[in-house]
Amino acid sequence: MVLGAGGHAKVVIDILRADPRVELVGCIDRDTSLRHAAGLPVLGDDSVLAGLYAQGIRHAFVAIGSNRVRQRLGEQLESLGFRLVNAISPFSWISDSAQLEDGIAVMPGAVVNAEAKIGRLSIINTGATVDHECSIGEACHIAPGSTLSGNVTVGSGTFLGTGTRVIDGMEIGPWAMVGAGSVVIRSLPGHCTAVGVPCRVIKLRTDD
Ligand code: JB2
Repeated sequence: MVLGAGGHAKVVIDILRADPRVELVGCIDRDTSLRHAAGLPVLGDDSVLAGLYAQGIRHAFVAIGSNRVRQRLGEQLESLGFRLVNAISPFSWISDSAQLEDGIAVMPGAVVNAEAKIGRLSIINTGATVDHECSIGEACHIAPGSTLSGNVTVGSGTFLGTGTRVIDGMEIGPWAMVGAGSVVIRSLPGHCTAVGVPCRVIKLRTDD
């Protein structure tokens, strides 16, 4: 079962279909006017989750791009007893020594190199590279084409926009938002919005 029936869900469904261990039953979406996503039926909104568990569905994947929503739904699913599975593209590269938690998407062309750690519910999107000994927290989104050199630490909930580049050893705090194309050559605090080449903090958010 896949939570979400939007664009991200379509990519995730393609990946899960390539996994012979997975039998997809349908999507769950807040928007009940949606009927299908990538050929899978939309079974209802979050109110049907407990009933699906009672019917014997045990595994779920949260395929929603918002880091906050994905984290909240992941917690909700686990409290109902569901196990969060991973959606790992067969066209990604993941080192045997990398550590992946649950509920993670690794999209085609992505690379996770030696001893990197990826926290639960995070997205390593299309063509993004996470180099040796990086540590990515929970519910992060490393957007397409981003490049993280070795030993980068990214706190939970952080979003690195498309094509972000980060030099080795940088620390980026939790719930940071880094604009597309930024080049991070200095560490960034949590809850900041930062953009540019070189990347600079333009806002420290107090609302999250
Ligand atoms: O609480 C919820 C909820 N909130 C939003 N529960 C459930 N079950 N579904 C929820 N949704 C649904 O997530 C929305 O009704 C919507 O159908 C879906 C989000 O779809 P959307 O196409 O708006 O975005 P996305 O999350 O699939 O994709 C975003 O993130 C991706 C990583 C976009 O920014 C993409 O461009 C990006 N590639």
